[in-house]
Amino acid sequence: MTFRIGMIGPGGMGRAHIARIHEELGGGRVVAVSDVNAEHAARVADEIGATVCATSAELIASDEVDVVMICSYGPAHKVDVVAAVEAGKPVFCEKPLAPTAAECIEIMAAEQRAGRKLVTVGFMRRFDPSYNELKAVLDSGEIGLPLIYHSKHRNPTVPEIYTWDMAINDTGIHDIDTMRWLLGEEFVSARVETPRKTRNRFPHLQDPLILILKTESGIYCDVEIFVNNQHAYDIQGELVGETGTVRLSDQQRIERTGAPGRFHALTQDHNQRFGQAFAREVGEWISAASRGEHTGSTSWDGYAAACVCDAGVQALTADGLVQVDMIDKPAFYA
Ligand code: ISE
Repeated sequence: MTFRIGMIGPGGMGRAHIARIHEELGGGRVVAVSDVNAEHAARVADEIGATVCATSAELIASDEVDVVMICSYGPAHKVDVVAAVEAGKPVFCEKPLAPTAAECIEIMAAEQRAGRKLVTVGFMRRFDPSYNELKAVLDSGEIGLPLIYHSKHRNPTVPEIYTWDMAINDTGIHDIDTMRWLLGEEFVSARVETPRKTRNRFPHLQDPLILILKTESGIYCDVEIFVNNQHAYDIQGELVGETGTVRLSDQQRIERTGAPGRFHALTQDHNQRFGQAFAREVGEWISAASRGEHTGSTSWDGYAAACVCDAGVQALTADGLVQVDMIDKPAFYA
């Protein structure tokens, strides 16, 4: 059976998912699209032979759509996620689940009313082979208890529309989710250090910055976020345990052959670095949904990440430590 997918907001990320689904993965096909830009929606629909829906509500309600992928702008997510959940359709939502913790709570409430997990959030690093290996080492107990995690998240450039808070809630959100998933703990506090700024940035940005988070059991995590390094999409991570350390290997590099011979080139964007992770994430989502099951991160993960982002953004504007404010985890997500 080919699962019929409706996609809301087929921009850069959405189109990359369409290419993966149609060219690489089996089991699903994007049969309907909608976008705030009707001409864009018509263009994409024409390219892939899909139906255009005038609104996201129409797409979600369509009998031709079994499952929904939301790749639109974050502030538009909540209404569509809730509508898909209320229609009983599994929904894959790109991060952030919603920009505010309050909206994530509304999504969790709708999902609990529906009585089953229907929402998966696009935190693709959970499907990356290098992160999976790192987690396997930690879980084996070989390096003892985790004490510190060092993360580096570097981009070559960001566009001018990238606002000052996005360093945390658009870029750092991936590190936040990865560390929660890896360590199996929530964060309790955040602070931000602001190094000398690169001259190669838009004036409204603090770039780079260092986000320092502490977990419930006292593990410290530092994240260097540097989004204008001018040369590479460079993701690094190192976990320090009581008796050993483990770090992501050179899987962030690709091997190239050219005039200088065989060499490693650094990846340039998230689709290159995390191509395999995206494919596994979407492939597993389609196959789980077709079995009536859930995979990947939940609405709770989207909520928890939003709460840590809120604390981080606050810490970026005020000196000192900011506590992460979270509700108790509903039993539904245990
Ligand atoms: C972008 O939205 C992503 O999700 C990328 O993974 C991240 O590296 C980039 O900084 C974000 O803007």
